[in-house]
Amino acid sequence: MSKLTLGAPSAARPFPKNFCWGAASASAQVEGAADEDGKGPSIWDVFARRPGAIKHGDTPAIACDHYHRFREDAELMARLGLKHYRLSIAWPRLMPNGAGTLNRRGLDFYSRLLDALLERGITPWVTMFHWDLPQTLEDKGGWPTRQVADAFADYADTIVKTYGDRVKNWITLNETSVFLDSGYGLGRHAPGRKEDFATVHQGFHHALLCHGHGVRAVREHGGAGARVGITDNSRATTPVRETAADIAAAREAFARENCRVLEPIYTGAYGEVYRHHTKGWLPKIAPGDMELISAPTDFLGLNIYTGEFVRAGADGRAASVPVPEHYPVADSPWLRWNARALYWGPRLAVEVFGAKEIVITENGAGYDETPPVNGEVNDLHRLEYIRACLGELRRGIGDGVPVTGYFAWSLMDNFEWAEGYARRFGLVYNDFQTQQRTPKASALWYREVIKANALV
Ligand code: IFM
Repeated sequence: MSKLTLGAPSAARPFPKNFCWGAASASAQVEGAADEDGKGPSIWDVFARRPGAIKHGDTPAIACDHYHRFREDAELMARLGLKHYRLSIAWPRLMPNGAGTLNRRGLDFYSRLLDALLERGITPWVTMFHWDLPQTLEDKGGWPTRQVADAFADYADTIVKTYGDRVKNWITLNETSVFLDSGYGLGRHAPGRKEDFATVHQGFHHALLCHGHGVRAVREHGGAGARVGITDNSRATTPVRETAADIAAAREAFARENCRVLEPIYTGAYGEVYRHHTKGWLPKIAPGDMELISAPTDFLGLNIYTGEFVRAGADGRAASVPVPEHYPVADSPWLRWNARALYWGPRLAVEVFGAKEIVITENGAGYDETPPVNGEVNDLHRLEYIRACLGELRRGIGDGVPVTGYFAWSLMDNFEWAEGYARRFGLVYNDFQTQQRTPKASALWYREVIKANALV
């Protein structure tokens, strides 16, 4: 019988040199200070006042109080060994009315935050829009109206001109389909509207125009070395058996499931797959729109937490595979464990849409964790899931998938939108009464991964 050496570490799997390791957050989820220093209301500030809109009546008013504690938080990031931090700018903090007058105190806040990061050797990645639309723009009709894109063009120019000396990595929008489907179709997210298909999808077109303006702004004002991409929550269709037939089915399903955002961006048209999805319906398109939307980007940001399993059906076409009852799921019911999504999502984005470089801009798991015991939060559930995801990401890189970075969602527990504060995604536990931050086991483990640049 061969002798086992218990406790011996398995061989470390190194990541490429200069791989970007980071954590992510978003303005409305961490900043708080919702009506301080001249900030205007966002649709989430207003939606949170609606009875029953958010679990336990939570609101983003204070969140992690990051607005006042950003220096300590930057210090915490440095202690955790983070090299990159993805944050977003709150549009209504800079432009309380969505357009026009600039709020100097809002501008100064992000300036101080960026400096605090750079002083600690942390590279900022800035998302221009992560769901906190100025309420004034919603009052004029919101995403279904084209004025949002006009206002965004000015906003994007302003932030790139202001921060372009310190920010070289820009992300235009976060998860277009979530803020439109959930906010304007299902009514579960701000602003809580339940519109018809055409209204929601006209909103998609305007969001894609914003993406185009974001790219244009970075090209015009970003300066040397500036890079830009969009972050998409692409559905990572995963072939159950990884046979040629199942892989072909996953490819077909990937094209279909992600046609609303990736097809127009990568092909410059609402093509065959899109029109099949919309049964021939097309948004109102003005001359020049498609050129703006499809201007080349530098990377594609993917937020991948899970993915749907597919296989080739009897006719060879993609068939979705229902997940059995006993399959592991996080406390967020949509988050079924599927680490292989981190292999297939990036690979199919390259194969189907021709993405040249992929950055995982979010990955993690949400649980309703209880407070630290003796100063520790033993979140092995999250640690093991992230470890499995990184293993699959590493497999893809080994197979030639051009993934250059990974951001854990999230730096710390925060305002999880309609789920409020109970649902925790952080590497760091946050006590929302005292604002005390406690790194969880996953954060301490992640620090070792970053240090070794390898799955240790
Ligand atoms: O918290 C969100 C984030 O804002 C967008 N992506 C998914 C996360 C977890 O639900």
